[in-house]
Amino acid sequence: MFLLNLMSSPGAGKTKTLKKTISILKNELKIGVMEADIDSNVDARAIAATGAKVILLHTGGMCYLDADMTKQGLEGLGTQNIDLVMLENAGNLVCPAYGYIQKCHYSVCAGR
Ligand SMILES: Nc1nc2c(ncn2[C@@H]2O[C@H](COP(=O)(O)OP(=O)(O)O)[C@@H](O)[C@H]2O)c(=O)[nH]1
Ligand SMILES: [Mg+2]
Repeated sequence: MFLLNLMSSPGAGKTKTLKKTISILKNELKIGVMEADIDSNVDARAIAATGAKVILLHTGGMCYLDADMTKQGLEGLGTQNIDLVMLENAGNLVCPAYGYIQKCHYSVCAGR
């Protein structure tokens, strides 16, 4: 099982990239998606419509999943029959920059 973590600012194209990737690979790989969302379920519903297995994880205000939440998501998704797990993380621009500079300095899409 391979886990791909997507993190960028809102509107950068994570969900669109996931949908396209699923449409290309769904006949070759069993795909699961973890949707980390601060509050809504819009992206999770969009991914569910592709036929991929999806689990929605509300972050409760956090900008992205921590290790424990990621573990819970993987357990909820169930990885035994999945080849590729893609995690759509929340974007760091949702949160104030001051607390996240060190964690997110590699986030090119968010301009940091
Ligand atoms: N023109 C164009 N629009 C895009 C591209 N990627 C995403 N979008 C649009 O940007 C908006 C936000 O994309 P979305 O995938 O929801 O971003 P996310 O917030 O990172 O998940 C949607 O209306 C997409 O259709 C792209 O490569 N080109
Ligand atoms: Mg999205």
